Amino acid sequence: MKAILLLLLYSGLVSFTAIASTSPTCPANLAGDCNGGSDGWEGEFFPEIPKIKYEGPSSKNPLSFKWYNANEVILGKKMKDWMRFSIAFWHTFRGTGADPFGAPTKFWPWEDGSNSLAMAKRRMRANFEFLKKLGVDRWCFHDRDIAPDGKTLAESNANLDEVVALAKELQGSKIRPLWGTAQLFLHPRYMHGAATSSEVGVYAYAAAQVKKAMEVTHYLGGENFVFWGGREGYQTLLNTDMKRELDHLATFLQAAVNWKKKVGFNGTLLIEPKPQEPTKHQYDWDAATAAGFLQKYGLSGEFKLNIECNHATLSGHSCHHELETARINGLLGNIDANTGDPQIGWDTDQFLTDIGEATLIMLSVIRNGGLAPGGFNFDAKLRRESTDVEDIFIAHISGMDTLARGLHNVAKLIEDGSLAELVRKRYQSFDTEIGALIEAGKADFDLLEKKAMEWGEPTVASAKQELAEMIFQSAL
Ligand code: XLS
Ligand code: NI
Ligand code: NI
Repeated sequence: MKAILLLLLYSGLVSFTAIASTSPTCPANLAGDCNGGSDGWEGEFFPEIPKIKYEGPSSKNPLSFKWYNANEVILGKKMKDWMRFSIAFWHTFRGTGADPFGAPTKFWPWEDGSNSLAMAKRRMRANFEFLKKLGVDRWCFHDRDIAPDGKTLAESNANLDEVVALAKELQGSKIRPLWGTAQLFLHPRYMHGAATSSEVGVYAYAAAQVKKAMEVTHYLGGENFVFWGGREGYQTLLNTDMKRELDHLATFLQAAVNWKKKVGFNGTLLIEPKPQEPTKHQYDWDAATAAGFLQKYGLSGEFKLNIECNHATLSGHSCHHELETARINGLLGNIDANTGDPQIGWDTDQFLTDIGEATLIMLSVIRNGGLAPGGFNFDAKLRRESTDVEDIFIAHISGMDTLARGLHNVAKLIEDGSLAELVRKRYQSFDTEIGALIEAGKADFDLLEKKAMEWGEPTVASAKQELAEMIFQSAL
């Protein structure tokens, strides 16, 4: 027995060394021998990282899933179909760790620090290796994250076409953009806004950028297109014609709807609310504000919302509140999965690791029947101090596992049924003849006054908040 084991071990070693000597690791490292400096790079960007597998909750391996088991069926659907995870190109491949007080801290081995076209293509290859190793089939991008700005709009478009052609090839048959978007906030021309700029030339430029970004998203088989109005807002109302700016935003979005139909793009258009940062006041403040705006301008049937958890807390709401507001208005289209920090007052875009929070999020997702054709986009970045290549994987694995735990917990809550029962009981006084009349809008004040006189002082039951919290907690 021992001899056989030894033999197996020995032959294993032999074949391992054979593989190692015939196919030397060819890391996509700028300093490495394999680097031809060309954009046609085919080496490995993450040679130390294997394909990430599900190993179950008892695994201690940081490069494995403990809870996210893509093909496991929960509540009638595979986990991967509930989640529809996506990675955010801008954080994962353009995030440098720089902050307003400090220089970049991340120097990935494949980066030459330039914004060249060759570098853009190299990064795109890294993106797809990352997606495949992580087992994620979706990615999100801004036009200017993936390809450099040119000297003219035509040159920028040509750069974008070149990188997009490579992305299309690398996507293969499985990977698609969850969404694309136009970056309408970084360039100085957008300092007064894009669709809400005081300059008509900027409005036109932004329109041209959205037109092109929507075309390439469509070409890549993208399922949604996002509008985050980072600079659509104001710094002071003293110099701002708010009505005119909002009217312009609406005409811009209507033109985007028309363009979408013209090019035959069937994806969902999504507005991503955020209350402030970088402006003092952003027009798409929160889900309710965006819903009201869409309704006022007759755009309701054309847009849904992309709710970002960190934006929710910046607007003074919980993520759950924003998700439920979107959901009950038929507007929940996508989630930018991240979280803020209770002590830092800005958009820290951290990976979500709070299981209670993840459970609340999944409650909304399940009530919504899922998010498709939207999904969960990890609009989240590594901390400035996290500088190892493996940290990129660990962060995403942890975020995916956290949401998977949320899904398991919701399944437990639904199976248990007592939380739903508590809510049902709370409103049961409306499950009566008079309640039905009220809910049908058929109870006028005369009738209600008559009832109030007849019934006398109403009895008012306990809200059972602590019990609701206890039930919720027991599922975590
Ligand atoms: C910034 C936003 C941005 C959008 C895409 O706060 O979250 O990243 O998701 O433009
Ligand atoms: Ni976002
Ligand atoms: Ni954000």
